[in-house]
Amino acid sequence: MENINIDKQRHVSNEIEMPLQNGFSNDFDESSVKKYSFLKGSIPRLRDGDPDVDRLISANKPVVITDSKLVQSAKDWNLEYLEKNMGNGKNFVFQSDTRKFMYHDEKRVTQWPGFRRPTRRYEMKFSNFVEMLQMGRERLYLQQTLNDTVGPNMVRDFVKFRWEWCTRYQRLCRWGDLTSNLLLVGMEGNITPGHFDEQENFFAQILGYKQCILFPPDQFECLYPFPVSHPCDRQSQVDFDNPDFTRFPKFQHVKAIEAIVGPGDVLYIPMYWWHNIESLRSSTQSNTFSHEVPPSVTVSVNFWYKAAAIPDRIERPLKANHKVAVMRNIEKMLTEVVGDPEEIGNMLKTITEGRYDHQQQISYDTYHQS
Ligand code: QVW
Ligand code: ZN
Repeated sequence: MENINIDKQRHVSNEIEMPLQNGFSNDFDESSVKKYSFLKGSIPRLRDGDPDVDRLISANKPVVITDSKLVQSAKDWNLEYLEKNMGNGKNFVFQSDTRKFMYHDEKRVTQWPGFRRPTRRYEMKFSNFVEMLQMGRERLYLQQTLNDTVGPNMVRDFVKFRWEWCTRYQRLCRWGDLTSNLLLVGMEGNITPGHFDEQENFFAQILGYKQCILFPPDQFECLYPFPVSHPCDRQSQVDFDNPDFTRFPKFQHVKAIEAIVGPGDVLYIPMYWWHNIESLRSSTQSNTFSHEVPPSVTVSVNFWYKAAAIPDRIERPLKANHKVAVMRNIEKMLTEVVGDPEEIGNMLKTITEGRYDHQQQISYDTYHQS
């Protein structure tokens, strides 16, 4: 198991606290921010009300919105407050032996012999989660849908979310229903590895900082998702920290953009956009840990919306997000009929090899000219 005891000697950067390029005073340890060679730029950071916010969201482009006050009423949601006010309901808590928390569909585990679960899922009261955090022996990540088991103070805070703000975008972009608000309470260093979701997402940061790395849907071929029937469907097979270029050669060309989100920020993660999200170390956060140097905690709440209805007419050439949808449907159909993933791979190769290749097409046309 990975040693997660935080280095007691760790020194917080001596640099003078300076507002970042984006204007928010950062409270995170700069040295905990990963520098990947595939990072090519920043996600725009705009104040709520800037007309470009509407333009970007309508165009399914990521943006960090500051000052939206979407979850201002949750500004006090630290560990102590959550422990007092989450109620006695059970929460889903994941435990990982590494820093990575890769999602997997429990229902599909038995269909893939030899599959080893990347994390273990527990159900526990919030107070037990805090106890386990304070023990400091395990890497944990609480991921719990907000529901009616939360205490009255949190119900009040939840009701006071600025619902009209997100509902306006839901209408503007013709998204479907809000499906859930997931509460995420993580430890510094926790990583949700690269994946995409089939929902629109307003990702609201409440406490601590997260490094959010996003890849556009057209990077699909560089990111090598698991087969659709695999427990890790929608997740990249590539280990970003140690990529296997022999198996995944196109990962060498992958391009991403990033943002660091902090309290009050809302990141729009468009459907089909890949994201890798890492909790950073806060340099000043104090909490209730008994350690000499307390590990910091991050708190976020996401807003997942069903996708907009598919337009009657899809313009050609297809956009990358439409292509992904079409490819997934073909893969799902084959899975239903054929089953065996290896056989699916062979059939897909048979369909394309030597047939849809431009060069082949030219030589065929030349041959048939006379
Ligand atoms: C994170 C995410 C979250 C990323 C995890 C959801 C289980 C999303 O909101 O903050 O770790 O991927 O879409
Ligand atoms: Zn996600």
